[in-house]
Amino acid sequence: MRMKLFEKGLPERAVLRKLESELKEDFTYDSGRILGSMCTSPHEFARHVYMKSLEKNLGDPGLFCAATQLEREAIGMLGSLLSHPNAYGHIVSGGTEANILALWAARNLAKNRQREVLVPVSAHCSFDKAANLLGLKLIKVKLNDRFQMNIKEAEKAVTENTVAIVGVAGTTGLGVVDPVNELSEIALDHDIFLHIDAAFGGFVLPFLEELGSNVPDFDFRVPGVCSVTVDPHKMGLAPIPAGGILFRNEEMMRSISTNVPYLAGGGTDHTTILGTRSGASAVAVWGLLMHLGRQGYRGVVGRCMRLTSKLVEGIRRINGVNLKTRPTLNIVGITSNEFDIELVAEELRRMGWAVSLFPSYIRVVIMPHVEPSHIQHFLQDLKETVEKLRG
Ligand code: 0PR
Repeated sequence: MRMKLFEKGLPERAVLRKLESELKEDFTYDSGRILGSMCTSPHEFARHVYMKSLEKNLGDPGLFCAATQLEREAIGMLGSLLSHPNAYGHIVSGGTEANILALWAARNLAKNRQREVLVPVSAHCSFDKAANLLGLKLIKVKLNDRFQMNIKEAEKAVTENTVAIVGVAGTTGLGVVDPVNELSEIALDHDIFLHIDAAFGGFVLPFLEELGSNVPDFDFRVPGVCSVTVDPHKMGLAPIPAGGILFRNEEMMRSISTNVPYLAGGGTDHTTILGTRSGASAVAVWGLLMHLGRQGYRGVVGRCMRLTSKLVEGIRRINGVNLKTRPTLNIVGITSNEFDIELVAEELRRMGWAVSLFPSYIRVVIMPHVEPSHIQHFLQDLKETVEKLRG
């Protein structure tokens, strides 16, 4: 419905009543029906901190020196999580902005070679947006049989125009981690910028490692890695918008700098896309990292992984569907040799499940809002769907 702006406003109570009824149609995380999202209900404490900082604008850091310092500290904490406490970077609007910033830096640093970027076929669509904006050509490299970027193919695809290689630590579809050590060797051999998109995996893999799992190297431990995306508004439980971009050194970040001399708080350099940007986001990330600590996040990740195992066991018991691959993270791909998986997804959606549909599989993401009872219920409906389709 098209709305016009009234001459005289409505009382707050009337607006709130209307709002409540208008928003009722949305899915909620609490319902347990959202099984295909990488976001979740923000942590209570982060909401509280966020509300305290609504007026902070990191676009004018001179006015908000303290909030800017907290952003720096949040980046330091994220850096320490990813083996580089001295990383430079920002809390940005999300993984898309973070990935654009990384390729922007890579392009500017490469000077003469300004064209090609190698990404795995499994890379998030934000790289398509980045390439479009930055005038870069994406070279999409095939995957191996474990759905990782195929290293031989990547090596073959390098040319004198390659400005960056992108590896993903926790792919959007299946949560797969690319072979970052091998990508690093290629990048170092050819002096190419290596960006790792750990938007999802960055808040999972370090804690899985602390819980005793064998986790592949993916972060600044790997010498060729120049920048990493890690998103607090995914598995970090922070309120939207909160992405993270970390650079190995200041020069990399400075390569995308724009001077803004006239600001009320004094001249500054922006190294983000946005000008006016949310200080509340950065402060909420700072507060939540301080509050949960490694122990808190280990608990969150441990619980999600236990539930993921439950889902995996359940899928294995249902005749007619199977796993696309054995999950590394709390992301499960469900496929079928018997049915068109699109029909299965359609039926599940009709039953009220918000699952994602990729070309050959259904994606379920076991986020912190998912409870054991939701998984049980989902498995029952999946079984019923398969039986119904079998006729
Ligand atoms: N990198 C990876 C690996 C991603 O999976 C995503 C988003 C991004 C970058 C971009 O992050 P932003 O969306 O923060 O810019 N992946 C999710 C997806 O495509 C985004 C999402 C989240 C979609 C919640 C739907 C949803 O309900 O699945």
